[in-house]
Amino acid sequence: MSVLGELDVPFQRIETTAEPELLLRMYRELLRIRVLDARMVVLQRQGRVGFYGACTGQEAVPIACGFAVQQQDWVFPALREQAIMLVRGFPLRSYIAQTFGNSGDVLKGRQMPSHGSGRAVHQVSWSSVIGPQIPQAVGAAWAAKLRKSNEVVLGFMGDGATSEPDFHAAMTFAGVHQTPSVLICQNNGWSISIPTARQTASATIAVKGYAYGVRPLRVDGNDVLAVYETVRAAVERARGGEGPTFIECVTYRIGAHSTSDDPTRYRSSEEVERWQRRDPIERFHRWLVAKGLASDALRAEIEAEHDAEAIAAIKDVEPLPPPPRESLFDDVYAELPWHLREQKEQLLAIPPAPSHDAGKGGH
Ligand SMILES: Cc1ncc(C[n+]2csc(CCOP(=O)(O)OP(=O)(O)O)c2C)c(N)n1
Repeated sequence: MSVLGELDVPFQRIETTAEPELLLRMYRELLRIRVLDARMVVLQRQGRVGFYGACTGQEAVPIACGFAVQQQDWVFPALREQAIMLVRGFPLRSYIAQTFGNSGDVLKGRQMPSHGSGRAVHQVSWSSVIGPQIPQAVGAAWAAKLRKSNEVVLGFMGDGATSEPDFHAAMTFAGVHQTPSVLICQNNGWSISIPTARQTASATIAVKGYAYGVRPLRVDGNDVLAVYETVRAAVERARGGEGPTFIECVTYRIGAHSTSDDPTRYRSSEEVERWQRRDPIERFHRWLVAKGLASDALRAEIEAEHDAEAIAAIKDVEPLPPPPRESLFDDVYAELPWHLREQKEQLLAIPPAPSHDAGKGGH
């Protein structure tokens, strides 16, 4: 048998133990993020927000993960995990305000649009740079271990990020220190225009875990229940002191990389259609219908509810003014140094620019 044959990581075969109530909560959240992403992309196309990154086609991973963690656990996201915040109770209005970057934004408009985070839901800020969150997640997990806390840290990445030095550093560290980490790769087939086959010569992404002594698992990332059960078990294993897990979720990005991307330039519509037939929401919907837990009518009702909520939230949030200018000086120093105190006074002596009175977050 070849080395790869011995080390291959087959898909997890999972039976779920989730109760109907939880299944329906997952279903609602899946439908919510799809409806919301579609609305937010429209806002960007209309020039009302600067940028948005949807997770269309990949919803099963963030939604399952949101349900697989406990309140004390931390999430270090990559590009497509903002929906976890909503599952963990982050208010929809704050989520939308982050994309406008206005005064409704808990981040005070300082992050790129669609780069949300929230202390209340234990989701840290993410960087557009690919990879740094992976060692940060492992470092946070190591800190939790040293403090003997019962927190587990989830660290996310795309397939492209596994070609970054930060991935190597993080996996080495997780393996050596047996950190309470669950590292999750959303292998969606593409890193913008670079297909996974040109990203790595490894037969799978998961198999890389063996080299670092991090238990590898591979799961159908378009099966919300498989992801939920796999991640939940890995989280509880990490919490029990049994070490880190590296999970490859095989999925596909149905939409564009972001609103700055045109995927028709580099991939075929046949490929997209092939994956549309494996759409995670359609699959879960059919499964729930077969179990008698959902119907087309219920789905339409939930979608309409979510859409109405999204429209109402956008209507409330869009007119909010920008964050106050002086907030620029907040949150960095416990006590403002003299030179920043001077700068703040100088800034406040200047009348606000007209756009500050316009009552609109500008991008
Ligand atoms: C270090 C670095 N290199 C390149 C980029 C440009 N870039 C932004 S997203 C991206 C692709 C990331 O692909 P992947 O990690 O697979 O995540 P996905 O977008 O597919 O979810 C690239 C190359 C960047 N932001 N940072």
